[in-house]
Amino acid sequence: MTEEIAVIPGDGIGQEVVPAAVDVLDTVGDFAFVEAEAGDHVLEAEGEALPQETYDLAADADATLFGAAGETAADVILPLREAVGSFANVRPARAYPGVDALRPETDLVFVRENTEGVYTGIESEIADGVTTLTRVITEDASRRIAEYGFEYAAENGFDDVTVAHKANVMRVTDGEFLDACEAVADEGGYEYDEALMDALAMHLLLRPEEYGVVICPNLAGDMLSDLAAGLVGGLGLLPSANIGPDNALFEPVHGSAPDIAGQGISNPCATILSAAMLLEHLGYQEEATTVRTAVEGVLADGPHTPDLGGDASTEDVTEAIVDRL
Ligand code: GGG
Repeated sequence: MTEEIAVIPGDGIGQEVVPAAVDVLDTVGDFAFVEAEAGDHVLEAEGEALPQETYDLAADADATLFGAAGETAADVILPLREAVGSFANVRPARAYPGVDALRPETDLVFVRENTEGVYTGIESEIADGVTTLTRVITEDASRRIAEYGFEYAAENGFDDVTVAHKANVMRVTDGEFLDACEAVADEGGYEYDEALMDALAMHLLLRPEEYGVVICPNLAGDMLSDLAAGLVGGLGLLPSANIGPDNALFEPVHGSAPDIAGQGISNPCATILSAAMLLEHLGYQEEATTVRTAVEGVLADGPHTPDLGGDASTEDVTEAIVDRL
């Protein structure tokens, strides 16, 4: 069967890195790519950032490869995650030989709750100069992310699992999150540590080697994974998977990077590593390993884009990766 992959480049450098990852997927597999648009430029041209046909395409495809969202992120990536039924956002942050990393011993995976927390969009201005945001944490969603995180750690050989929270301040909501994680761990016989997310940020910076899988509420996962990107050489290296029960969407952790968009110098590695996660999700384990090995080879030997200290273009790096496949 030829799987259908929805391809949504989105804004800014998404338009450069997604075609690079499609080249890679096209080299190792036989997929039907169907492209659709979303983002700031679509809002400007059509009056809505996420056309219904793009949403439907992601919902119906076997998997989706997404690039980046700009100012319309809340109107694009959040509904797209919903379209694929995603409840878990998996963000590996690894240091690679050949890349100048602040903490070369880093090998972390953030398992971020992907449906609630402060990303519910329940925001209002209740009076002039007074705004509110409702943080939603449910037992069901917390249990689901805990189950996914503990199982992910067990299946992928991680001994250390940490649950990030701020329950000393957000007593009710993060209290619920912690209780759910504890219940799931008790039922499954999993071991884990709890960590206040602010202190955890410092500990990850100082001693990342003491951590493995970090299970987090939504915003904490978004922020801590960017911090981890800083440990390994930058956002150009972090892929992600938005996992649902029957569908999934894959995207680099970086955003649209308007400062470098259009110059052809964006690092395609995060998106190509996201494509490797897509391959794995569709059951192409061997092809996923081949792609990761090719990326690791290019990171070790070059060429490198400017974010990694090189002067290569997106195209140079993509070609070097494809040559190795
Ligand atoms: N921090 C890098 C970045 O801008 N990522 C895109 C982004 O903000 N996505 C929203 C999300 O992951 O929830």
